[in-house]
Amino acid sequence: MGFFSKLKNAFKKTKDAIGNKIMAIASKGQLDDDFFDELEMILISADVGVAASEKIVEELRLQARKEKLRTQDQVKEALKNVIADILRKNPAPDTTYPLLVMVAGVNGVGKTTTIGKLANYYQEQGKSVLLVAGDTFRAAAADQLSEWAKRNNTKIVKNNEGSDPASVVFDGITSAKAKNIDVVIVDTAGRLHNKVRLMEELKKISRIVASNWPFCYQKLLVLDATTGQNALSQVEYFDEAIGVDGLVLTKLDGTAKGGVVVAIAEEYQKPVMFVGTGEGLEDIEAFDADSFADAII
Ligand SMILES: Nc1nc2c(ncn2[C@@H]2O[C@H](COP(=O)(O)OP(=O)(O)O)[C@@H](O)[C@H]2O)c(=O)[nH]1
Ligand SMILES: [Mg+2]
Repeated sequence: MGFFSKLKNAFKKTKDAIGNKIMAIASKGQLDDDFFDELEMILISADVGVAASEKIVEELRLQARKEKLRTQDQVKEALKNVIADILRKNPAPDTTYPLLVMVAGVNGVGKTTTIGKLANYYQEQGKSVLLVAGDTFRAAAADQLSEWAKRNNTKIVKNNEGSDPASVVFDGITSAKAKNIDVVIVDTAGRLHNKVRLMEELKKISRIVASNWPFCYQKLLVLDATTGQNALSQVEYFDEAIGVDGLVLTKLDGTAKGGVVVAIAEEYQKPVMFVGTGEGLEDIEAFDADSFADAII
């Protein structure tokens, strides 16, 4: 399946919730107040968020007046562009190699799976990859990462359950430097006994990286798109603790809540860098505003 059809397929439910509904009301003809009210309601109920929905409606209203939008196709194109503009607001940071990616997020959002996919993604670009099992809270976590390492044929640095994750990360960095690895990807725990401890642990890992890795360092926060608006509060929380460079939205396949990507772009100065579209090795896409807008409208 090609890139666009794959994306379209994954976002089918979101498109049903946004694009198809909007086209149905646009087909009635008049772009009057009723149309714009209904448009706003559709957007809000599809997790686009109040702020972004209002902005989209206002912008479309302006364009409808100025450019005399009439046909369904004109409305569709205008809407895609308005949404893509919001999604473009927060550009992704520059990526240089060697690169260390720390992957954070609450339990079950898809961190370890995302790492497995990212290993494949970078290897396909000819990069050497090393995985670091920084989730030492559960033994199963390192085993799960080992499975992904096996599937990708990549090296992994891990330690015993309950060991200090910062020391595993230190070992990983030492090994990566010795072997001239291009991309180091660090898994982290999503659940400790309490949130404060989890944040302390992430801060400690981050300090170890900052003082031992003089190269490109990106902190990615993984969010589960199926949790809709609930994903938003996590951005603030993690950003305050460790400083988030970019977001990964997972489980966009099979959810109607893909509109949350627009809400996040509007409300936070954080770029969405990747989207997860399934459980398989290849089910990840580098985020692109136009393709995304095209897939949901
Ligand atoms: N459908 C779908 N499932 C996903 C995606 N990413 C992760 N998952 C599933 O979510 C569950 C939790 O993933 P895991 O990587 O263990 O989460 P972690 O606790 O954050 O490390 C697993 O069953 C994954 O297969 C995705 O993009 N789409
Ligand atoms: Mg995990």
